[in-house]
Amino acid sequence: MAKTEEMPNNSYDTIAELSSLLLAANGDGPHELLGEFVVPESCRPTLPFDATSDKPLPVLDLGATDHPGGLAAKLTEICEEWGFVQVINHGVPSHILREMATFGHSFFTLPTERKLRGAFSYLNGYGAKQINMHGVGTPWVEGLTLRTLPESNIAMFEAKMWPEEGNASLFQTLEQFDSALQEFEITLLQLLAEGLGVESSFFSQHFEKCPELTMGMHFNYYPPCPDPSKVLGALPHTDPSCLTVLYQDRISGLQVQAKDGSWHPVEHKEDGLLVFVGDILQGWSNGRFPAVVHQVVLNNKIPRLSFLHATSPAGDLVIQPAHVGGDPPRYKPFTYKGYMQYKSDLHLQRPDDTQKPIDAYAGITV
Ligand SMILES: O=C(O)CCC(=O)C(=O)O
Repeated sequence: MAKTEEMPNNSYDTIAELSSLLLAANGDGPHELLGEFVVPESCRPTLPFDATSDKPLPVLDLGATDHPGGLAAKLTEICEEWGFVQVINHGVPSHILREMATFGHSFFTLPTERKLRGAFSYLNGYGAKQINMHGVGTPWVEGLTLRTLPESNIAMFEAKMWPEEGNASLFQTLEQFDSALQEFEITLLQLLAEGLGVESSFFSQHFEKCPELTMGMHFNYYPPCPDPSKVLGALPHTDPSCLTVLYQDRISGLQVQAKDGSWHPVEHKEDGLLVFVGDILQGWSNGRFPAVVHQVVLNNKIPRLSFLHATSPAGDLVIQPAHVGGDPPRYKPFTYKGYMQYKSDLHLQRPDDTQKPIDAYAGITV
């Protein structure tokens, strides 16, 4: 097993153990919170899951033609400020998003023993993605990760979950989602390159027809939590990807951090896709697009489902940060593989980190 695939050294030996902790805390067992999930006061949410933001978060209508200065300039301006945008009229068919959500709800409400058939390694299949590795608190979430590149896990997942009958329609939905999202991400990367003032293929050329890419999807399922004021569904973090695109089903819960450190709830929009700049794009854009810090806040009534598609370049590609407009180099060249190794050695980002891991790894002090 590759180093990053190893089970991390923490208090849970198995995914089953974490699942049973969640179940015990969530209703099948005693109704008190288990200490493992409680985060220190300094990390507790300051706004509930259904709060409204006092600052309007950016929404971009990709279908509109009347953006002053053009679409690329608009997206670029938003990403420079937030590293985040909610996109509507994005072209990803609604029926694919509906089918993904229907599958997610039906999968996570299966009995634990049944879900565990789909647990095949720490980083892929059913499990807990962000197990507490630094003593801050275990996120209240179950996950399902299906990688599609460099090799796909979808067929393996299908064979493990439905060994006799298969699940052709699910297989088709997952594949359609993967290819629609790839296309969407390429469009965004082209617009962002244009907005930066480099060739429109500056980023995207490395994502087209390249079998060495790292690409995949992930479902998060946040069961209702008895005390959402002390527990988080995802601790504050940035994504290690180039871009992440997420759909939050039915209810909100996601919060993003502005440059001044304030937290802002992301409104749920039917069919809205949430785009996050990840660590790789922050370095690649020479810091022009900051990776957005985000967290997930829970509620005590309704389960919340989200699913995402994340894209990163081939592990060995040397990422040469774009120096445009006379900007001094702020990042040195790095590889995705090197960065991921560094990030996995860090065991995720601590919520109280003052420096983002990409800055610590590839940043140049100017
Ligand atoms: O569920 C969400 O809204 C965000 C999930 C997230 O941040 C992640 O999976 O990395």
